[in-house]
Amino acid sequence: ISPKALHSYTKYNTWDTILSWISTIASSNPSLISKQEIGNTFEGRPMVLLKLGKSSGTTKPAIFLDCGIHAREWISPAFCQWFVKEALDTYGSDSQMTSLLDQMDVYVLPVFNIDGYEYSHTSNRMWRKTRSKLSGSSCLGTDPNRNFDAGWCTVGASSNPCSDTFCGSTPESEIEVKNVANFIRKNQSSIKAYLTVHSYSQLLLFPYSYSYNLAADHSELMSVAEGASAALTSLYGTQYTSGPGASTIYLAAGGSDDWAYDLGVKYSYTFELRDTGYYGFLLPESQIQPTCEETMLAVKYIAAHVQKN
Ligand code: ING
Ligand code: ZN
Repeated sequence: ISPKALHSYTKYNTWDTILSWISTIASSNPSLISKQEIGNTFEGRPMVLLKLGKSSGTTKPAIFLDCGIHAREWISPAFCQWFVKEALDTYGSDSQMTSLLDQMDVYVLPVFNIDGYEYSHTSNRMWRKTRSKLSGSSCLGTDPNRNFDAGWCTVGASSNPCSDTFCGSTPESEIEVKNVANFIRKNQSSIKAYLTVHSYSQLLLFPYSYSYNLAADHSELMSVAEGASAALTSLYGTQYTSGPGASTIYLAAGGSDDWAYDLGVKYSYTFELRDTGYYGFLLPESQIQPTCEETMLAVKYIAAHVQKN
């Protein structure tokens, strides 16, 4: 029997380590953090969502942050864990974090595509999709970031189940996507921002990716993205590019940020963290700390803007 691996903020933790960490951290800070399950994954793992914020009698405006939509992008779940630690460690000493958590709630989904994340640890490091089975195909998995109901499967997505960008059999065919979409729909009136973390490319993207049309809030989304990128760069000089997904990276339908935006969540952003391709998805653990520290500055910049608007 091998002993359970210890959790570390500067290592790529496995799902079972993250799951124990979630329970420990939630029960050790009951006044600032609570957890809830939003459903199970295809393979039956619980999708646990953390809610950070000082409890108040009323419903507070909120930010939704998810990590690990894609299995192999390991720096992404590492960032969500870092964010939770940083929020708890700096509440009461950092004036911005204190006011953020006093006035708003931040929902954090540490790993969105848990089945895929586990598979990338045990079988195929470069796995991207979910692990759902489709009758009639021997290929497994759907790209969760092509499965949202936003121009679904029209561009930059594949209807071939064997493709890495398979859009699924229908919008929200993936239970993980359905669980997140249902939660956001249910809390639609309070959720003011949707932030999703991917890697790699060092980009801060916003709608649209399914079309070259500019979002109605394009100017504001662009100026907030540029401010957030500048904040990020200020720490270690890491360069970021900001812009709409379609013209900044590629046309791709079914993405979560486009879906959230069209639902009415104005501040909808996709982060593509370090690096620009030298290590790519295999970012060394030595870069977890600097990547997370710089990304915190960008997320806090966006949060401050959302808070005052
Ligand atoms: N990049 C994203 C992808 O899903 C993206 C880019 C963002 C597409 C937003 C659509 C919407 O392909 C990575 N690295 O996953
Ligand atoms: Zn991704």
